Amino acid sequence: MAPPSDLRAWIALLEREDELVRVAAEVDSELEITEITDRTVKAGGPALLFENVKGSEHSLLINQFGTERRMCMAFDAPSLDDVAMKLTDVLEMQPPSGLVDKVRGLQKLKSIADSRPKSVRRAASQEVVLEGDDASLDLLPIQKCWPDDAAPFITLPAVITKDPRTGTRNVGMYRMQKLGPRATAMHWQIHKDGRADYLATDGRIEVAVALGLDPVTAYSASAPLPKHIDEFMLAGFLRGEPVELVQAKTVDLEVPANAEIVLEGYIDKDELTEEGPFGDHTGYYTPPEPFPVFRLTAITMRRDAIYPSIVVGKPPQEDAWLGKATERIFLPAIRMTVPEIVDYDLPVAGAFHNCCIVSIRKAFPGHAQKVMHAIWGLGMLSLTKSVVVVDEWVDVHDYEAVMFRVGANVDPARDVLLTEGPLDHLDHAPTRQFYGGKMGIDATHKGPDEGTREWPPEIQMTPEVQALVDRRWEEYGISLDTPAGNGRIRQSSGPLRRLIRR
Ligand SMILES: Cc1cc2nc3c(=O)[nH]c(=O)nc-3n(C[C@H](O)[C@H](O)[C@H](O)COP(=O)(O)O)c2cc1C
Ligand SMILES: [Mn+2]
Repeated sequence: MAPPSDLRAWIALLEREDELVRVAAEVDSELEITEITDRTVKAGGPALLFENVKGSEHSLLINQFGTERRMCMAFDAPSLDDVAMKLTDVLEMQPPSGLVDKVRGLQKLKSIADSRPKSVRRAASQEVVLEGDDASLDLLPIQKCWPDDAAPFITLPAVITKDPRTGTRNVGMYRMQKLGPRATAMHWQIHKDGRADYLATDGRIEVAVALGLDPVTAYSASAPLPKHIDEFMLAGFLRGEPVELVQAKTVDLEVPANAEIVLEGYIDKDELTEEGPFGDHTGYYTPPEPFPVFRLTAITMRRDAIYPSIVVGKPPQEDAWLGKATERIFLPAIRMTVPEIVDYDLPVAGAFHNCCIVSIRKAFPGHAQKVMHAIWGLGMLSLTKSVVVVDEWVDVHDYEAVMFRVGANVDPARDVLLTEGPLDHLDHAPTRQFYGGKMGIDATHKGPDEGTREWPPEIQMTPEVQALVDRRWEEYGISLDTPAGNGRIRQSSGPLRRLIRR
């Protein structure tokens, strides 16, 4: 087994695994699909293939990434941590010490070499070539997602550019607001690589947009790699199979051969438009702002091409699992630079950049503060607004456990670090856009070497008594099959839960 080779293999797999529903009823790409998808995503429901979208010949696929199970199926891995392990293996390569080690090392090197994209001459993504007036975005079932959105938006694109100075490719997922049949806005935010390529160009930059990829390559477009690394390399590595690329028809770029649809075109440096409003993954509308205009020169596609889409909005949405994949896959790389990090968690409700919970092997006074600063200095994690640091034995994914440490171990006057720095483009809370306050909360144990009193020992039962009670449990005749443990409110929507939510 390997990850699906293209979108159709992926749809077939989802169908075999009972993870996809085909919707034959006619639906509207304006708002209706959003409401159906929102309910389905929040219920942990299946991927949806809308086969009859009003006004379009093309089917629309959505919620392909909406659950942990499907995300793991996409990578053909038992868990996202297993996907991360593949990278750990390569990143932590040591000089080989014996023959077996050497052979293993060579295999790993081969897996890196094999991840380079491969050029091909013929491609399914170019079965149909539309140029001039035939190339029209009106053909596609582009969604208007939320009531106050300015227009329909292409929401799941892989946007391909080249750095004009180095020729290095970049692939990023940047939404595109439809402006007409042959124009869109290009929403690459200020911290993003596609935008840097555009800024480095004199006059005009060629752009290709791949829609409907195999799930690993689609994911890779959203991965925050350093600028000089081609996201198609990461896709090839994670697939165990190079991404096949074909020369585009009207621009000097290579595009995925397996895509359902490719948009080719260019962006002129001085042509800007008002982009937005758009109901964003912050859960709020982002206000209109100037962004560059993408001009379409060609659409190439498969026959009966399937259009992929995603809805973002108040979390949790489908993108939660794309974010969780990044959280897991990038842990080994983060530990290369900050090895004292044991684990981290970016809560979905925090839209990923609002909060980072990190556990560390604390070794010296001020260690928690060192890690906060490391996070604020690390790639896209630098945009993190608040960092919570706990000790290595705390499970960062257990928010109650984290809350317990924050409550029990923090003296707010001493352990809260307030500073300033760059913030996410879309964050509406800071007074100024792009820049504002950051908070670090040190919830680790401290001690006299950090100027506090002696830290009290944590309560722990002895292993002997635990084993004894394990052994004798039946004898006591106590049933613990209760719906909620002591002090815990069930995650489901009981009356108390509803009251608290209000
Ligand atoms: C569904 C989805 C939509 C996204 N939309 C945008 C967007 O409109 N603009 C943007 O700059 N980043 C957006 N992102 C985040 C980028 O894809 C992500 O930061 C990626 O790393 C960008 O690639 P780059 O690092 O090569 O710039 C989106 C991510 C997802 C999962
Ligand atoms: Mn990039």
